[in-house]
Amino acid sequence: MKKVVTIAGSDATGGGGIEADLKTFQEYGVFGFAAITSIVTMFPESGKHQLTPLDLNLIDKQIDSALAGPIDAIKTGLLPSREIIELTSQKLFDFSGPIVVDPVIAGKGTTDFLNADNVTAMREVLLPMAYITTPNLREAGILSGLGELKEKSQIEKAAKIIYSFGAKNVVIKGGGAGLPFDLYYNGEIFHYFPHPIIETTFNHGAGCTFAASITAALAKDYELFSAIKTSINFVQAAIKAGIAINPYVGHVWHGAYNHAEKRMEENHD
Ligand code: PXL
Repeated sequence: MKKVVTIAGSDATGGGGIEADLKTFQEYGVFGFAAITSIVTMFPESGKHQLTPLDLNLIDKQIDSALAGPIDAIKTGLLPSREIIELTSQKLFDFSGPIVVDPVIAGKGTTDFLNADNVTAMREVLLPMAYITTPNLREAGILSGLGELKEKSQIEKAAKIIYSFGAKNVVIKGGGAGLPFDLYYNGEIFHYFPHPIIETTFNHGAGCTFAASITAALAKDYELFSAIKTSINFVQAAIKAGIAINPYVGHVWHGAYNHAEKRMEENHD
């Protein structure tokens, strides 16, 4: 069985973060491990989110626990301080398998998770280790320093800049910003992966799910383009099956691609 680690935040409402990652890993039939960097909670009275980083020493011990045996692929998500980004980078230094960096800077319904100093650390110490990185449009604008990205030419320029930080493959996700494509770049070619835009607000967790899906697919030795295409379809299915969770947010359903909600009905005693 393939083994996959996520180093990310916990989203207590269950849509994004390690919750999304582990649910997605399960759908691929890979064994999921998690090192939690921080916890994102939501005030039920207002829907506002709050981010609480965990103690660096505790994160260190979790990563050591997760990496105690052989691992096939690693995903990073919310790493909310320079110290946490640097620790993660040090811990992954000797890992030779694929590292998927979801550069979580901007979350839906939250203020930005990362300040400028953290963005610099992301560029300097984590992106150089990334086999693939998956910023959304806003994150690509922040990481590249180009700001708001509107035209395709600007998005391509951002991909080139992010590639120049050392990520071997870059996918800029357009969907969250209403663009019907994801742009791929590997230093040589641009490739546009088209996808429909689904009109819904129940899409919290889509970004984490996309990167987790790529991580699991790479662990299972899918070709990179197959991993990306499958992950686009995995997330499209998850968004189509999105559900209202509370008065403020609706989440993607991570089990939609495989109809996981029906799985036990066919098999239980
Ligand atoms: O979607 C970005 C994200 C990543 N990680 C955690 C989150 C969120 C958004 O809320 O809570 C833990």
